[in-house]
Amino acid sequence: MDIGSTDVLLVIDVQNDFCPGGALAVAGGDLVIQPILKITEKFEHIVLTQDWHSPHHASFASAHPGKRPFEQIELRYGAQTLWPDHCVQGTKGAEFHPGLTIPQAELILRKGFRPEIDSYSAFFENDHETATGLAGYLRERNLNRVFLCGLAYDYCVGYSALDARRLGFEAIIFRDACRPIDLNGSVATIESEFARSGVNLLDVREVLG
Ligand code: VGL
Ligand code: ZN
Repeated sequence: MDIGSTDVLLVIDVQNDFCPGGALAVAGGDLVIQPILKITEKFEHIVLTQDWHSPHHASFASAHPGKRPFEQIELRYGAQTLWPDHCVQGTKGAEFHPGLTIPQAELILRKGFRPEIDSYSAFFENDHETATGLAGYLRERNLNRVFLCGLAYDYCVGYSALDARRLGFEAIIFRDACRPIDLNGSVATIESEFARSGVNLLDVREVLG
């Protein structure tokens, strides 16, 4: 597959807290870095996202007395999985993994900074109506095909891809440049949504040629 000047690579949340040793470590999270660095060579336009929570964020189990990480609760906008404290603004855990050397990235988009709303998707927060501004940015720059990679496959990567489709962008995930959290069937659930919405999966080697 050829990559061109209206394509953009979204590198989702490759941050210390999602890598081994981090607060919400994804198994093999750091293993996405080498394939990501290879594909960045093919892209003229790259956007990084950064999960960026206020302290005591509503998605943290610690903010809800008696609740534990990975339980679900109802927030104003619906069901919310509770997580260990992670990616707190200005902390080491919120920094990009030091191996993720992509100085040519054109935008760093931070999300999840509103204390009362989580944001899995890079386009909309979990209320599905508060926009991050990314759609407007991509449209103004005439970037209409979105390729995704990073962490976690079944949360932030997956929800970003689904929202991209909803907004009329093509969405293609580099499956082998992602790793899942895999919580209560989350991989099967998101993959059935991919099939319904036309999110495509690709291996890195298919663009390296
Ligand atoms: C993520 C859970 C909580 C992700 C972020 O980046 O996939 N998952 N916050
Ligand atoms: Zn988060």
